[in-house]
Amino acid sequence: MTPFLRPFLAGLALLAAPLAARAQAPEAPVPAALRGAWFQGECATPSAMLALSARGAARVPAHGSGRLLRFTEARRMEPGWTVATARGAEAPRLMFRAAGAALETAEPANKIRDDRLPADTPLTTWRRCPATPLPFAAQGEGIAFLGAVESLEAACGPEAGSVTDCAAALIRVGDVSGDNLLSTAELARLFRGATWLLSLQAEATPELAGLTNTAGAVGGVVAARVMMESLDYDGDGRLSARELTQDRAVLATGGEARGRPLALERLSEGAALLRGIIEGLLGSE
Ligand SMILES: [Ca+2]
Repeated sequence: MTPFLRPFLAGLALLAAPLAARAQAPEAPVPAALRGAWFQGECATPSAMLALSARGAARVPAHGSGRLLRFTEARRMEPGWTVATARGAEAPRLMFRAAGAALETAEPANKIRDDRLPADTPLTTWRRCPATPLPFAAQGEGIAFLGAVESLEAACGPEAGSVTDCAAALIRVGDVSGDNLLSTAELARLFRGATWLLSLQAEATPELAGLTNTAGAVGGVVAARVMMESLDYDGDGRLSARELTQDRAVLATGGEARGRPLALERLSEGAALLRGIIEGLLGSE
């Protein structure tokens, strides 16, 4: 069975089941109130940003390389901590809790046992800022994609998704203008967001992760044009759900509690990027 057919059949089976049998969305590792962007230091000159989605965290310093964590599980621990474990060979952990209007985090060393956390791990305090600090404005599309990829995983994953749900999710996360279609610019935004996520995954510098260089921005447009020309069957310059699902489930991409992180490290840049995400989402991981 092709990787595309499997989720499609699973989707049909889901539709045939009584509504009551559908699983409730599990509790997300990151509570809704803590999601979004947090900053370290003063809002005028923050030294780092921490973006939290339902199942992920992106820490981006003003200087140096960042870190992407995509959580596979989480547990609550007194007093008020959540200990989330991320995908990866060393199963890195992030502890976080609300502290008044602030957020406290700790990244414990691998050798510290779960029942001894946080031990002597230093705590970092983060604040909300009323507006995005200028040095981090270029990260916005990437942060949006951190949430978007979770929606795609939920709609397109091998256990949960169907072809139709997957295409609808891609349009939902990609459509900025509200016409329920994807334009070249909207596709380019997704490519830039995906490239940011992959840069962070590879622990690249913020300059690359923020796509502040021209090559990154142009690459997103080129990839979007290639994709548009490949799939815009009626030639109106917009991709519809019907075009996305033509012949097979083609694509997939705000925070979502369901689903599990996919193997982003298998993706490569350029036109293969979203295709890789989709194939990963559709179970060929
Ligand atoms: Ca649109």
